[in-house]
Amino acid sequence: VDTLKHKIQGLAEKKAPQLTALRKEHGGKVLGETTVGQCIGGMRGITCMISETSLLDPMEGIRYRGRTLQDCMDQLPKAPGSKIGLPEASFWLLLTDEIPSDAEVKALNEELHKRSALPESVVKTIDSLPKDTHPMTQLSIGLLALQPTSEFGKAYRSGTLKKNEYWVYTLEDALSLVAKVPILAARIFRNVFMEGKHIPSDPSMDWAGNYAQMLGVSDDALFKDVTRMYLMLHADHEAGNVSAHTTHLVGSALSDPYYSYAAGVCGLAGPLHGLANQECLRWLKNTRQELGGKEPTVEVLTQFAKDTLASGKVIPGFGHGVLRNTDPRYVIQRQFAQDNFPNDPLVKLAEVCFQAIPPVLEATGKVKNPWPNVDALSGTCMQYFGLDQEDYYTVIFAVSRALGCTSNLVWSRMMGLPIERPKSVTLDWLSTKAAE
Ligand code: CMX
Repeated sequence: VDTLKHKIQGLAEKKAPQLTALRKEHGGKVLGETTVGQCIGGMRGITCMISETSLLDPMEGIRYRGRTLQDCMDQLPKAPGSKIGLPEASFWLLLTDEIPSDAEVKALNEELHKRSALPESVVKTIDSLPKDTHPMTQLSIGLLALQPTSEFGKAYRSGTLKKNEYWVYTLEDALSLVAKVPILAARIFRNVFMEGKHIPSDPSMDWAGNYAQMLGVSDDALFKDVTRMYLMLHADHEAGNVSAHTTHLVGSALSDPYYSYAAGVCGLAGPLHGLANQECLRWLKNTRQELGGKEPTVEVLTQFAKDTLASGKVIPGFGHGVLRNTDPRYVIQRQFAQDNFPNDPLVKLAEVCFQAIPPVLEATGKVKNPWPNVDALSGTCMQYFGLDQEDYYTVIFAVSRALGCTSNLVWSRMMGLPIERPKSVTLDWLSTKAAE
């Protein structure tokens, strides 16, 4: 922890003059105008937040601290025998702007294991929930049940916490939350889908590999890898998406990381956000069923895609709000699937979709990005190993996004970002303004 603190502090010292200059010298500089359309339309395209951890390039996709996801796959330390950049190493990168060494990741994993035990009260709370409570509801309840353990909360209440120490306690909570979230998530999985038979945490394992073994759906070493890959690829995606923004907003009121991320998880549970991978897998499964054993061809899939559009539905797994190219998260997952299970029927179907669907979407003339997004394959990769409990998929997403959202909270407190309070107006106010 001391190394991590030291590195974060060192980076913050480098960034401090930049932040001061931006505030003092350039505070009045115009970044853009806000239109009536943006005010009604979900604030799309308004540049109005800071997130140091990642930046989205419309063509190359997300970059963690300036590194593309392929860079992260190549450069981040790996588990023995694995080719996947470890997600907990990306946590280190998001926090420090440095690729950790193998020894640093090992030490980080040891620290996470030390912090990973759930208090008995939290175990009781989770175990007492009705099994038909959605796994995302259970996760947010579990995170809130952990809130009394917040070091930030305790320090703040003590009345002696100084503003320049906020980030230290936020980091303490971020580490503990990241340490505990796979334990909590695995417990929820085993309670809901495996009759409450739990698999103990293995302190010799990496963060994501251990999560995979606690889920216990497959003994295949590749299941650990697919989990590592999923958790690395979903760790962060700027701060404007619903879960990251919610976490940031709640944190801006100095609510501690447990409160903040529990709120973010509630946003992730929405069908327009974290639930999309589930929709995509369903679409592929339905399409396969309707094919009734026929080999999928580009012609047949083109017709299926046209029919989906004609029935007024979107084709899940394609398109993006900001990206304008094939999502690199899709590219990496596709490579993994092609390398390891190219003959899986759903993988083969997804391959044909990749050829057939973009031209159909392009032909509509309105879809800004006809290319596949992250969700086009993530469910397919998970179900290959037997993780076919679709209601659980968003929980895995949440375990991963804890890395980005909590890193961002640390940096928000480090930079002393204020409470968020954008201006809202009424329709009448807008009409008057529009008529001017
Ligand atoms: N299938 C059918 N129509 C689509 C489409 C798709 N995959 N993608 C976009 N369109 C349509 C939009 O619905 C919109 O139609 P209207 O003007 O009639 O409302 C039009 O094309 C323009 O949309 P856009 O500007 O290209 O895309 P948006 O920013 O509005 O929406 C997204 C982005 C992701 C919601 C949309 O592409 C979509 O619904 N995709 C399918 C669902 C999906 O895969 N979601 C996962 C997103 C992954 C992520 O967020 O990381």
